[in-house]
Amino acid sequence: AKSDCVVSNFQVKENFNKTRYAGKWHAFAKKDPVGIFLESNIHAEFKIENETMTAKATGLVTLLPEWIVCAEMMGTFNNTEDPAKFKLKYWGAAEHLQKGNDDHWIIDTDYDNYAITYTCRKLNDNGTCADSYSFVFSRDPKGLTSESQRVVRKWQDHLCLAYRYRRVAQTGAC
Ligand code: ODT
Repeated sequence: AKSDCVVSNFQVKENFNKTRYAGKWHAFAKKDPVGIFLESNIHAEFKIENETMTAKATGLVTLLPEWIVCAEMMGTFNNTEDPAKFKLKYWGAAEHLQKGNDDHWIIDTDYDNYAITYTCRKLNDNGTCADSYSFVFSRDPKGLTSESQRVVRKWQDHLCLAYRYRRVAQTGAC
């Protein structure tokens, strides 16, 4: 489905069910924003606490060239009128980590194998995105089946981010 790269035309998961989305996800691939934060070994555990989705994410972060840590991040996914579109408020377990408030859209998921998320932090005047990030998540830490990868590739294209993703290393470091 063509979107003309206008963010407001991007499709998101219909009737997104956050209860089925809960549990653990491993980052398989990522399109980085300006000023990358989470680098590798990224995984997140989602919970539902009275109708609100929360998550704890871990990932390797370089704070200084000689200061690399496994960052523990907390997030609250505030609901909006679209069940697949959230306002993610996030902060670090430690003081020196990033904090912020990003849009967080679930573009597609089958709940059991793959998910693809999208965030645009800065819009251009024509409605396309100037600074985005996107995660491809897998339930299986070993990765995605070629069938799931095929579905995900279609959505990467829809988001105008084809070939902009890198594989996220999962070495067990975090
Ligand atoms: O890595 C980057 O450069 C962009 C991501 C920065 C925001 C990280 C916020 C993690 C908040 C904790 C919540 C967990 C949710 C995980 C879902 C996707 C990661 C945003």
